[in-house]
Amino acid sequence: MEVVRSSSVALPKPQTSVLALPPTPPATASHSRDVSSDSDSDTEREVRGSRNAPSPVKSTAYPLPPKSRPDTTVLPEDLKTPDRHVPRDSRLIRLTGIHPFNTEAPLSELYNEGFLTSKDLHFVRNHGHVPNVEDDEVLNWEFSIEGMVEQPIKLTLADLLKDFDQVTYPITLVCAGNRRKEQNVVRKTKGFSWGAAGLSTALWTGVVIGDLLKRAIPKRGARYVCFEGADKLPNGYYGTSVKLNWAMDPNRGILVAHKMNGETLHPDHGKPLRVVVPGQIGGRSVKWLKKITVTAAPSDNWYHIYDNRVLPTMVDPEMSANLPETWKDERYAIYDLNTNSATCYPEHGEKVSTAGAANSYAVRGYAYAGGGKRVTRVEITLNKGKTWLLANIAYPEDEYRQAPDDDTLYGGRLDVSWRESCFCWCFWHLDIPIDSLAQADDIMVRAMDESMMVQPRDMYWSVLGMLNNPWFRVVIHKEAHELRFEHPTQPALMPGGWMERVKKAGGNLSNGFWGESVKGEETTATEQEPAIEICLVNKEVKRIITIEELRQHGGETEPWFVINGEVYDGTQYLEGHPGGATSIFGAAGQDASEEFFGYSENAKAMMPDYHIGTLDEVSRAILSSGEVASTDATDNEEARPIFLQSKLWTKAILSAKTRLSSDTKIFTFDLEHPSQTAGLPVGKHLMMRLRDPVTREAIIRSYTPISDINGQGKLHVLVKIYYDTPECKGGRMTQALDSIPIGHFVDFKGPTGRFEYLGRGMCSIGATQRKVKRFIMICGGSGITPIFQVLRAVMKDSEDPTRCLVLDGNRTEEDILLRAEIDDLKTGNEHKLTLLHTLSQPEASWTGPRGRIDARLLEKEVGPYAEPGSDDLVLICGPAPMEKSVHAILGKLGWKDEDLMFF
Ligand SMILES: Nc1nc2c(c(=O)[nH]1)N[C@H]1C(S)=C(S)[C@@H](COP(=O)(O)O)O[C@H]1N2
Ligand SMILES: [Mo]
Repeated sequence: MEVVRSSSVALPKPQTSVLALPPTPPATASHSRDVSSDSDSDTEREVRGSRNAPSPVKSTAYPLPPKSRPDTTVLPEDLKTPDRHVPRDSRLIRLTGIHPFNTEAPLSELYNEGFLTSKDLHFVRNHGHVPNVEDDEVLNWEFSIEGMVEQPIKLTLADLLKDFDQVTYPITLVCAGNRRKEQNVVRKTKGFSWGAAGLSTALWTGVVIGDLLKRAIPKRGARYVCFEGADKLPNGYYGTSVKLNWAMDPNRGILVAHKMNGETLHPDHGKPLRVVVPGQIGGRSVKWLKKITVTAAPSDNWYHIYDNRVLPTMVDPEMSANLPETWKDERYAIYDLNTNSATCYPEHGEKVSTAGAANSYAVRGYAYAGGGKRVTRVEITLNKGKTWLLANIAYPEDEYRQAPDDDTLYGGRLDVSWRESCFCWCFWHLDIPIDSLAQADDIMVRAMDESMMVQPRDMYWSVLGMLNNPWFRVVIHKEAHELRFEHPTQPALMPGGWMERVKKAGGNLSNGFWGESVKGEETTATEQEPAIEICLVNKEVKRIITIEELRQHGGETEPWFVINGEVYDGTQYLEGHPGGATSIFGAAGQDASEEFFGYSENAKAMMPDYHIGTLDEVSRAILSSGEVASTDATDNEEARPIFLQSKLWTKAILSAKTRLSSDTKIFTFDLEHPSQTAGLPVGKHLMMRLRDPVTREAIIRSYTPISDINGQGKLHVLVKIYYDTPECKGGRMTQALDSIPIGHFVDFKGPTGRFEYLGRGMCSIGATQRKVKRFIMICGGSGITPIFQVLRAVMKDSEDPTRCLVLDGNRTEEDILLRAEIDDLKTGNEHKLTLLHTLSQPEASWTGPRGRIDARLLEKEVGPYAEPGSDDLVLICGPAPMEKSVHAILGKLGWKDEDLMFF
């Protein structure tokens, strides 16, 4: 490939800071002022007088931030979230529903603001809620420096201001997910869809972190610096680490910052204190900084391990869930940004007349490199890379290098004149004749950095979809007398972009040719889902329902659920479909749209009967964001003595998986605190909810833990995992559960179930109580788990006279679950407990009963129904076919349905 000089485009002259500013927006605000005055006013904003005047050797004519809007009102959609204290700009595009707040500005608005981004349009990446810090608490904000240091320090923000040298640096922050939507269109990653505006530049004021660490004196052997924020998330506080060496290096410019563009940090950007790491991905710049820990090893924070990594490309979402060692491999952790660029103008959807007065168009955009490296080249191709044109580059960051050595801004020394490194984005532009554009199919851009690394043509897809940086391609559509431009994607779920269009038309986006048909290649048109014509709503229903009302109906009485924003009352549904009760309870008070499309058409046809209203718009948004419906772990939440809640999902962290056999494991969950009890009465169940690792659909199932109901701090759930086999798809829930990494959360809700064992023979079934003299417990496989709870309660109470007959059916001896535990219960209780294991595929040495739990066995061991007053109750739990056949056999033996309890 050769660089050709287009006749009308001269090779740009060597860059100087002022020569190559983009000809049209961004209008870079800059100022001229007396260097000694250090006004914090954010109203200084003048447009540069003459861009082309040669810059003096020393000059304070560097860019200043655009005026930000006063923070006045909180947007209505935020009022119902934990961020109800955060005022925001409505122009920001929300990428993950209403909450948490992950947003980028429209790409052209970001570009139009110029070199510096106002706090209003600065991208935001919040993993959870924003800590609320009042203005009068800012100076008292405490943070610590601890770990492998001679002199651990606790200090306040006031101390930081008083005792340390302050600096102000221009720094571009970029989220590692910038441009991820493109990856998601190729193949869904585990991350949400950033467009190309997941980056912003600001003037950050604070203390060089090396100054702080020097005060604490790192010990020999210390190699990493860990940061932790104040935002408590489902998997702990947000935290990560960088190398101690980098932190100590003034070239790296890592700051502990308390001002952004001269103002106290906005709550979304870390008020009152954060780390800012120039040249590295935004994820390392911890906000709401509380703790700096010097260590010998990288951070073990969950977010350091499971976020901000580029795993090898062959690791797919399904595999990734079972590779703890791969995740921990520091080689895959991202620190420095990779070189990237994007086109901002022409905008997506922009039209340019081919018959107008203009004979050229200024194509323009941004570029950045990582690790302090400079972008040294930006190239444009109009023929898919056969030939390239050199674009002009403007580096407004260089203008700060001209400032006098002692220049201060916002109370901090600018201190950039000596610095070789580049911490900021730059702008590129190239005037291209309209005729050339009219003959081209697309415009592609690539940047190169000072180490001559150039952006690749092809995407490197990885499971988290990070550091996406292939050539940025804008397609040119020829319409009557005009050209229409099409970007690769639009952010979030917004439709549009050539990638989606090409994919829908059956193009293979990874064919090395942007999905366009290559000779000899077959295209596979993606099938459109057939439209389901069944009407789900009752048109007469006009009631508007709020999320509060919905949440009142999150329990087992009158459970309401939502499908596509419409509210249904599940009460009658429960009666009609006892088998579906769990899914209805699980969905109570929730959005069930995801589960719904698995329903039968019959079930769908019944929906208008249960339709009671429509959710209002704000409630819809909150619900679909999925955050508010579950408890949001906040630090001021009181420690609850009982874990399970009947109407809300509560998170517990998976802390261990213990293998019992080839397909059975005990999953141990840590409750919210060590003295918390689960809150599950004997005989009841709980619901577990998790997301399918691949499709992200919610999966809900009912389980009975095996842990003692009075046990504290932990929950043990025995699960038989139904693995996929070549012949047969396995269990979605059990495989998804198995693939959750240690440290991840699972949602729980409960208790559920009509049956409860109150002790000493007393049971309650729904609203009625009944006395039992003998339990006949019939189970198979993991159906033993609810039975086990009741059996243990009977056997552990020496005053409980109830007798139990247990018939446990399995395939082989190895399949018998909880065998030792049950044998233990038998000791000393021989008079109360009769235990029979029957095996359908026993070894020759097996001396117990053989075969399934069939008519022969049940006749022999259970026998015909004795008269009323014998006070027998049959508890049955096992796979559905087994439950059905036991039901039929016992029916023939005269047993009445009211004496049979199916779990
Ligand atoms: N405490 C805390 N710090 C955090 C995060 C977070 O969720 N919590 N997100 C990180 C990520 S992934 C990015 S990209 C940047 C974004 O910074 P900004 O929101 O100020 O733009 O903050 C980082 N620091
Ligand atoms: Mo990020």
